Amino acid sequence: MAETSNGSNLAEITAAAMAALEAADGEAALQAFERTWLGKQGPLAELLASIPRLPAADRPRVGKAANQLKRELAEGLDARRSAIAEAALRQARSADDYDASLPAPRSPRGSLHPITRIRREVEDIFGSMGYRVLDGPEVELDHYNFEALNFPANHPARDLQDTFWCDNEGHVLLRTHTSPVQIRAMQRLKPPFRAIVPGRVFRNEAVDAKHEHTFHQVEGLVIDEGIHVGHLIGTLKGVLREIFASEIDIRLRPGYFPFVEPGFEVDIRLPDAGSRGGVLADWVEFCGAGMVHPNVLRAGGVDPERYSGFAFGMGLDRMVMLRYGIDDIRHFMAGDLRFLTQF
Ligand code: FA5
Repeated sequence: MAETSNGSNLAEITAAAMAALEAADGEAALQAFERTWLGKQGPLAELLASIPRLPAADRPRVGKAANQLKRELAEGLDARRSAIAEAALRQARSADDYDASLPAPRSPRGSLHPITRIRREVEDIFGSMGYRVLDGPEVELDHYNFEALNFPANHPARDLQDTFWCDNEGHVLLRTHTSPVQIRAMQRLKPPFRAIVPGRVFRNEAVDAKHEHTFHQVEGLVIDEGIHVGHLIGTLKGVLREIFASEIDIRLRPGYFPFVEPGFEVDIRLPDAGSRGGVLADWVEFCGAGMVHPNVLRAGGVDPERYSGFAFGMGLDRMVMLRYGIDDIRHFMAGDLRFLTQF
């Protein structure tokens, strides 16, 4: 478009744009209007771009008028769009088959995250067995996460490699497991008691199909007189039967956790593991467990001469993977709706 100093060009643009807006009768026409008159390449955009080349005396006047027109066209577009929508609604309402009593279209709804779903199921299962559900802080003290759990001062789990520390002095950390709540529970509750602690835990470790830096555990703690390993195994088998609705193979291997003696790694295998691929095809490490160490009972203020107890820490993410046949833990936190809407 030719450069102008007298604004006649502006008058032509105004007239043409107003006529186009008036003629626009639907969404497609409105979008075409927006592209032509408010886009980067239309006549008005060209006029605005030409302002620096105008005589200095004309620049403020033409610039002001062109910008004012641009604002008016944008407002006009909004108004036209509303008017068209309103007219369509009015027409629909006046049609013979309009029924105001029909339910409104459903608004889209989210769904529970699979981990939340299974956590609630696990809480119900243990709840029906007389367990109370406890909570504990995610930002924890070294004392509860390690020290009171009988970790020797130089244990590698205290190393920076595994733990996200929150201070430079080594007192405050993101809990690496739910076991610190064992101590908090013993300090608060009088034995006998049974409790589970579902919660988020954090480890400074490499992520792969089976390992996340942020994952979920369910701690279990039972303190009473005469508790032995048989109670632990019976409890785990019963709970697994409920969760997977079938008898599950479990395998106990000796495992070292400073807060239990003896300690076990518990592996499980699905009945149809052989026909599955990836990490679910074989035994999967499922939880750590054992009999509560006397030092830990003492740290929680419980008399080890009178009471004994068992404890376990299940990987909730692993449980959900096995239950739904998910072969990569990274799906849980990827925020991909294609994954999340399947549950
Ligand atoms: C523990 O964390 C112990 N506190 C468990 C325990 C509790 C033992 C009570 C004895 C008595 P471990 O580091 O093995 O143990 O982790 C327990 C479970 O968490 C594992 O079996 C696994 O299922 C899960 N898990 C561990 N690391 C990860 C990870 N990076 N990503 C996902 N799940 C994990």
